[in-house]
Amino acid sequence: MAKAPTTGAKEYGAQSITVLKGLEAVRKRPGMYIGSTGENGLHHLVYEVVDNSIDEALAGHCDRIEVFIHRDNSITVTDNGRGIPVDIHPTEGLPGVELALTVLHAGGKFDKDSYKVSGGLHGVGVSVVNALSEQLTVTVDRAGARHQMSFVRGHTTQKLSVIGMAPATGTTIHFKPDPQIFSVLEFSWHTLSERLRQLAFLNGGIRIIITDERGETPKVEEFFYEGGLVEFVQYLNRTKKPLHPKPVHFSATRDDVDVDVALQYEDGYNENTFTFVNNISTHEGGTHLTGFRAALTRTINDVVKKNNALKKDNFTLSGDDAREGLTCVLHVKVREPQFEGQTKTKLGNGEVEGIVRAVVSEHLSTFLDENPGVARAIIEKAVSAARAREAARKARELVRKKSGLENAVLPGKLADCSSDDPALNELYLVEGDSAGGSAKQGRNRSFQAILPLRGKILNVERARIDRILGNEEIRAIITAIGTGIRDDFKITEARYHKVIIMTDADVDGAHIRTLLLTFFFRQMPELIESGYIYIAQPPLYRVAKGKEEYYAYDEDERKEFTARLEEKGGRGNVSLQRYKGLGEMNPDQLWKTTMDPETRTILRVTLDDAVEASKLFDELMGDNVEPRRLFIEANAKYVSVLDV
Ligand code: 0RA
Repeated sequence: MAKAPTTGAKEYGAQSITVLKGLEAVRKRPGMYIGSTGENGLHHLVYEVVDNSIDEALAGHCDRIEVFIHRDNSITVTDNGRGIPVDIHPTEGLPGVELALTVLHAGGKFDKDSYKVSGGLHGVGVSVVNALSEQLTVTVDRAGARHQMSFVRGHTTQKLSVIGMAPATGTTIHFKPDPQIFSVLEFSWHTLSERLRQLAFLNGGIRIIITDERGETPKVEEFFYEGGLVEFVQYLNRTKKPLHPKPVHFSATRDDVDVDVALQYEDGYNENTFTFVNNISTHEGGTHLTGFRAALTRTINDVVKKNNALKKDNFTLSGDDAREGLTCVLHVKVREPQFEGQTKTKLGNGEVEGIVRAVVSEHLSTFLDENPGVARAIIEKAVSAARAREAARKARELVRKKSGLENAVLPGKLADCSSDDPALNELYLVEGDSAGGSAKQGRNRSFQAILPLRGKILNVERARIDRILGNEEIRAIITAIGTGIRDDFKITEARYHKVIIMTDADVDGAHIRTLLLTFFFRQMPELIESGYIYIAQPPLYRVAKGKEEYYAYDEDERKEFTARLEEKGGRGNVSLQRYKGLGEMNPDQLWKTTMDPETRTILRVTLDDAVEASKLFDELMGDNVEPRRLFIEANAKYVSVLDV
């Protein structure tokens, strides 16, 4: 549909007004486009630019992407693609590259055939990065020439011009995030390199190189995985004992949806399934995951039946049984993804469920028919999981019958609250009996319940369900919360909508918190997704002089309060008390600093936090001693900082 011809100048004028309006809107409400103006938003700028290069690679024109973190925390992303078009767009009257960098959602405008699958978390395009950058320069090598143009906060400062010759093609974008917009300006090597590694796994065959120039010597890492998802699964299982030598892999396109899956069983007891839609991690799962799980459970049950493997037992495999020890990566590409959920990381497209179910059923059953050795290993694993689960169920039933109660009895150690409105009620999981005692005395008993936990709870990362349920502390947590676990989990049965982890600010406390988060992540992930898990923030210091007192939650606050009290005249010295544990606070102090909803701060745990915790935990508990040493060292330093 060609527009009526207009003069270039007129068109340009109209165009530049929309441009200014668009980029102004981005600067006014950056959160709408990149989620936040904190650390996450800052890093999204890089993802947004890299995603454009990934699209170029997926279109088959680029196989190398380089990212540089410069000393001034500016970023360069460079690729060897075709280069963003530099000729004047027939209807918009501006060079393509200028449109890409100044018009919102310009991405597909001049390349209608391209199937944009990545395009960042919000798919907003590089113009958003331009609007939020103090300075941006784009360099395009194309048609034998090097072209360049520059911007300040989205406004063109240097029009597109040829600055030299170019033997090859490619696009380079250099940008410096705007300090007027972002509260954090420092890029994290860890965050960026992990995301780039992930992109390299998800898009096998693209070489992605990251260089950090901020240290004394540059730090460089190169990610290149010819095998894509297969190598991803091998990487995830690198510290595990796989039950069959090679990951199972298949990919297919049906009704315009690409499905790509790799999976491998290992001898542990957890499931590690990572799902992605259009290169974006879907932490909260969604229809693709549901379809995958249904297909896996059914296919494995079919194979079990065919082999008469559960002939003597009169039960079938549950989903949990079929997924014990499973490591899997599922990547689907969908034209118009709908993201839902608390963090917009749950795929909502209904049609995807059936597509994934059909593709996985078909390919997995064929694979298992053709590879009886692998089939046998998987069946054995699932059947033994089912038998352990059945034994655990019988043991639980026995306990219930003995106690003469149909429903599980609330644990004796639980000091419950009197309200019966779960939406208002809070459960504090407290480290140690002594802090538990203070919390019981200090709490508001109408809506706050206390469950003291003694010492370390079980290593849930390396235990099977029957052992997990055999642990007294864990049983107490499960019965107090009321939802059940795994396949039996019911969010509607939650007895509290806030479960607050309260541990000491020391290495042991950090360890117990990690343990608990790992437990919730593995056994009740929906509780985290629903936003029911929190971490209490007890103060580290009490600073006082005479009757005036302050509680400091970090080092800066301690200094600030100390200075404030010292400045004041009057008699007496400033006294400083450092809380080594919750037990050192009296009930009244614990209430007003940590438990009173009017004054306390509690941190809501995200699924990301829990994933980090379980990773850390796996490393801490694994056979490799190095991570354990590093954890203790890191935390020892933390403690010594507090000791100052
Ligand atoms: C649209 C069309 C063409 C290239 C690109 C977009 C492109 C964009 C980016 C962003 C970063 N790197 C990029 N590389 C390419 C080319 C169309 C053609 O040459 O026919």
